[in-house]
Amino acid sequence: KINTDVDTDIITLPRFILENQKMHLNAKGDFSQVLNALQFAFKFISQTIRKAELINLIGITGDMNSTGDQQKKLDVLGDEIFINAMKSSGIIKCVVSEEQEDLIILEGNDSKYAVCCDPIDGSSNLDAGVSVGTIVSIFKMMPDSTGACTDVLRHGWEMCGACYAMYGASTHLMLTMGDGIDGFTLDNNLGEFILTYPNLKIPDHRAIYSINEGNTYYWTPEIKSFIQSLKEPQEDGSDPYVARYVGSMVADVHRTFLYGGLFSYPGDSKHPDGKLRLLYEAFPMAMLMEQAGGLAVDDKGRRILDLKPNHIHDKTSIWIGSTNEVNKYLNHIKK
Ligand code: P6P
Repeated sequence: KINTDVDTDIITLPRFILENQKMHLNAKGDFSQVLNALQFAFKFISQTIRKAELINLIGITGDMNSTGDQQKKLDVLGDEIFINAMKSSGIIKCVVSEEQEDLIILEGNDSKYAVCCDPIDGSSNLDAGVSVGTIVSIFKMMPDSTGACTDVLRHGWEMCGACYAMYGASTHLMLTMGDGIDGFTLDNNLGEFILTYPNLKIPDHRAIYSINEGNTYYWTPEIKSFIQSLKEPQEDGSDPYVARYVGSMVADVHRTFLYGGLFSYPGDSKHPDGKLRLLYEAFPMAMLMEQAGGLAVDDKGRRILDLKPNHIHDKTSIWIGSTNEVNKYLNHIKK
C-alpha cells in the first residue's frame, strides 16, 4: 500500500512559469525563456558548488575581478556558467556581471532582455561552508536598442523581474515577476525547483537586526544611535533586539524574508555609498522585498527602487526588511 498523503500534484518551476505565462494574454513566451535560462544556470552553479570541494575548485586564481576583490576560481566558473546560460536563451542581449568590468553584448541574440547578476555573492565565505547565492535583476530592453548601458542604467522600478538562488543545505529560489513573490526548493532527484513558499509575505515586524557591527566606529552618529537603540528595552516594553549576521547577503536577506527583521549595509566614513551594488544586489532584493510586503531604502531614506545608477557597478547603502523595522529607521533619521 503506497503512502497516499504524498502530494502527487507538485508544482515545478517550468509548470509555474507556463501557468504564469497563460495569465498574461499578450505573453509570447519570451519571459518564460529568460526564466528557463536562469533556472538552468542556478541548477548548474548549485551542482558545481557542491562538487567544488571534490574537484578542488576552491582556491585563489590570483586574478583580480572588476571590483578589485580577490577572485576565487568558483567566481570565475559561476560567471562563465551564468553568461553561457544567458546566451543559450537566444533573447538576452546584455549581461552585467560583478565579475565583468564592462557590459557584455551577446552577439547573435535578439535584443529583448538585459540581465544583471552577482554570480556567486558571498563567495569569500565559501570555504567556510556558508551559504552563498546568485542574485539577478531583469530589464526589458529599450524598444530600439541593440544593447547598451542605457538598457540597464535605469530606475529600479523599471525592472520586469528579480530573483536569487541560495546554495545552502538545500538550494532555494525566490522569484518575482512583479505580482508577488514565490519560493522554490530544488529537488535534486527530480532536477526541478518545486514550489514551496507560494505567494510569500514577510512578517511586518520581528526584533532581529542584521548588520556588521565591526564597522560601528566608521558609522554616522545617527546610525550609531539607531543601532544602539535596538540593543535596549524598547519603548513598548519589549526586549532588546536579537543580532544575526552571516556576512553573505543572500543568507541574511533570505532569513529576513522567512522570519522578518531588518538587514542593513550602511555607508560609513570609509565607504560613503556602502559596499553592496545597486544593479545586482540592492535592486533585485528591493523588488523582491517590496513584492513580499516589506521595504527597502538607503541611508537617506530614499526608496531603493527610485534610485538610478550612473555606472553599472555603482554601490548603495541599504536598509531592507519588515515594514515596521524599516519604518523604525526612517522615524529615527527624521528626528
Ligand atoms: P562584510 C559578501 O562579500 C558581500 O558582498 C555580501 O554578500 C555581504 O552582505 C557583504 O559583502 C558582507 O560584507 O563587510 O560585512 O564582510
